[in-house]
Amino acid sequence: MIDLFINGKRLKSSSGETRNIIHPADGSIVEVAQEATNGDVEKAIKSAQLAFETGPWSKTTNAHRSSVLKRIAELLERDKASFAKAESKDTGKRFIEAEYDMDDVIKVFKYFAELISQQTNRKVNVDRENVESTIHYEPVGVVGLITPWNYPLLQASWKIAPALAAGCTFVIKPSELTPSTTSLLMDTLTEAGVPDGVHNLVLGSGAVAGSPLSSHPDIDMVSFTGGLITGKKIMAAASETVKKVALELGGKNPNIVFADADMDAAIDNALTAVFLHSGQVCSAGARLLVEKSIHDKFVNEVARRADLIRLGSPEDSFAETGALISAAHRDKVEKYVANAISEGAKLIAGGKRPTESHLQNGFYYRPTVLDNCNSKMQCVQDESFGPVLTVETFETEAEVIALANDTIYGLAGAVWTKDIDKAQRVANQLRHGTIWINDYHPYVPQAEWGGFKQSGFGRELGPMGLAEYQEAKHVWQNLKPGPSNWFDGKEQ
Ligand code: TXE
Repeated sequence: MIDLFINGKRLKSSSGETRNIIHPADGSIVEVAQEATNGDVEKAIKSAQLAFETGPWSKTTNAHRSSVLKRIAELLERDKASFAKAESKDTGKRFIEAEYDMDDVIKVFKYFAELISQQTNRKVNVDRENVESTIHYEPVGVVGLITPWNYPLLQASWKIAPALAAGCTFVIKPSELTPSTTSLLMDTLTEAGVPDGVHNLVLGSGAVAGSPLSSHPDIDMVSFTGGLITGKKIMAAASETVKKVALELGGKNPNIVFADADMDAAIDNALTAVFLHSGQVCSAGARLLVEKSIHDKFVNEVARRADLIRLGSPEDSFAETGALISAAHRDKVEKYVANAISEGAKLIAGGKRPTESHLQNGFYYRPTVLDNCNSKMQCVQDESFGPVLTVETFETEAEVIALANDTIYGLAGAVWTKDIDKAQRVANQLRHGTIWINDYHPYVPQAEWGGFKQSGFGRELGPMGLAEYQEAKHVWQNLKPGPSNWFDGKEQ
């Protein structure tokens, strides 16, 4: 049973309601989680608010918070296997992938521990004698964190680590589909020395447990990773109380392949770009833009290799990727593919559920390649968030730049070519938050992550990822005060 965590204590929902957590690989129940009511969320917000106001966390030194973050990283290292197992059960991802995620989570805590230990107040040169002017970096306050189901703990860590480093207190609501590892993390934080009230966990649906985090007057900032439609609702709700908002809303990411690219590397990475974690990745390279002269050779090979991808459960050591998160999500992907075909896309791989008997109870879908697409088609513009690649062709550099920017999103993209000048020219003109040249997917905690346009705003990771959780306060101190003589005080 996964309970709520409020002010250092495990609690049941005040309604007594619970929710079954389903294993995507076979549909079995792996956990049961409490379903918070509005009143439970209110309690969690009050706990975070009181902790922020009274301290000690919000008033501790950077050095202290840095040492606690380092300890969190050590504890996660110790408990890596149990976290990875829980993540695999909730998400259906391979155990090894869940372990890679844990390595990344640990790096994120280490990075923000280091970053906050180096941060000092900034002296400002005001060109005035006897004045000291300083910028102080203070915590934003109580933050509401809402996370999705594809990388549950990793996405939580991108928010929790900088929030703690800054001295904020928080209430987190993980996806109702994947709450296990975020819940485990609450105990890790306590063990590492985070005081009661600083970290609070509510569980349940977005509408009931999530929405107060974007509307409650005692929340100072809301950070959300999820879908565009929900992101718009959160931004609208946050405007009532003028909260700070950070949004990461996915993307429809172009993977551009020029004819002079290293073919083997580009083909192999085109598969990883889109089919990693069965396409349930915000930066998935789901939109292949391939130069016309190499189209047939390139795309036939991508389709051939897509058909060879082995699906399976976290325990299946032969599997290369897993199931989709839920039956509902698979239904959505199936509709997306059917619609693409009706728009004129040519199905050249996948487009169906697997036929193997051992996969029948899971929410599996074959890696799918749709050729003959163009940027007017809905399948090119909308995120499927499944294992679906659309293919378009181009003939010139200018044309491919225009095509790659012809999207409401702007999260990530890649350029494949041996011509480094061309690669840089294209990268400079793409309106996306991350551009890989002759690579796809790597990211590091030291580098900012986030989107242009409707992929959201604000950055996670890097120095800007810490700045999201801080207010800059200017303190001006006059060391030799005297009259300003603006008003002369004389009677007329
Ligand atoms: O996301 P939601 P869903 C995209 C992807 C996917 C689509 C929908 O295209 O198909 O979004 O997925 C909480 N107030 N991404 O429905 O609803 C919800 O409980 C506050 C991209 O799963 O956005 C969960 O915790 N919170 C993405 C979180 O929002 C609310 C990752 C995300 O769920 C809420 C996932 C509300 N009114 C999906 N409604 C990425 N950027 O990586 C829901 N939630």
